[in-house]
Amino acid sequence: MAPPTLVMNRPNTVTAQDKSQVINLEAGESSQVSFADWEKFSFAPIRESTVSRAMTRRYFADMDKYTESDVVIVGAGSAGLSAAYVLAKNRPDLKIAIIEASVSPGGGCWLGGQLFSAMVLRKPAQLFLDEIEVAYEDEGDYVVVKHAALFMSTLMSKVLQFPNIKLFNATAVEDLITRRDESGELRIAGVVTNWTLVALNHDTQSCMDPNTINCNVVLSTTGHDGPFGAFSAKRMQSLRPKGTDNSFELGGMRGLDMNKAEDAIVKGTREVTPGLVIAGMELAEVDGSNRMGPTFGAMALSGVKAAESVLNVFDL
Ligand code: 48N
Repeated sequence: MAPPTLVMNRPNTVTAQDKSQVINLEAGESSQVSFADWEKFSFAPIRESTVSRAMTRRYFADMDKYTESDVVIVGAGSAGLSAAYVLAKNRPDLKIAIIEASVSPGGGCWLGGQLFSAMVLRKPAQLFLDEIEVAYEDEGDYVVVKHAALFMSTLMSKVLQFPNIKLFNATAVEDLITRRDESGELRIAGVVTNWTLVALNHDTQSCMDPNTINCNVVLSTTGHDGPFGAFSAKRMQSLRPKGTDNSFELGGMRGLDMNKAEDAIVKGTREVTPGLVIAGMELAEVDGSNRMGPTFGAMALSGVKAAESVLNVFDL
């Protein structure tokens, strides 16, 4: 059997002798790479330290660049990434850092619900799907994306391609940077971060001090309560405890009511304290609104509204 040929060519210019052996990748330039003889195949040479330098130089250059950011988004779930997309697209001048505790960003948005894969979004959230070019079936008052991972992977791919966005995953926000303005009002001025594994093991190690990122606005979209969830909401409660003037108390997420929950989350998305916007399911913990279960339109549109709230803080 003739050796396979990898043809990186435009579809209509397949030139292999036997089409059944062509792996046709739609490359920009028509080029033919032929692995005529796998026995002679080999990659270009490299030294291991070259790979390490290629990774670490870029990472530390990014840390240096984004340690002063305009916006920090905490949590790369559907609300945070939707907000990141809208912000980066409308404001290419802003430096946006996304801090995600998990190695794998995407939050709870890889499945439609209880391990089922189709994802439901109620109208008008399909407008956001149109914007990021995700196909769906139109069912009248709602639409269905054939797999939640199609939505999340498409959104993430678009967000990560913006030059003014940097995702720091496997990194946890473990505190907020605070300031007091002239009137003594608390203002959020950045985040305190650590490798997630360190943040999970502060009790098993001697103190491992964190890192910091200064910024103008923090958008917290860390989801509903959990080991890391509702982070900024819970931190604000401890910074402005019950009984003090201007205390920050949590309403606690209520039971499931799709119709009430989705409207409340989108309409309630806002700057909850100077310098801190909260969106997505984290907001349910602040306002005591209902949960919506396996519908995701509110996450996308809460992200859109959060982007507007962030820009309002910039007064732009
Ligand atoms: O997907 P989530 O959890 O949060 P949202 O608000 O983007 O979307 C919520 C949505 O998936 C639902 O819960 C659906 C609609 N169900 C509703 C219901 O009724 O049950 O993403 C939050 C992200 C996660 O990836 C976390 O790992 C991350 O935030 N995270 C953090 N990242 C950095 N530092 C932290 N302290 C932190 N805490 C959470």
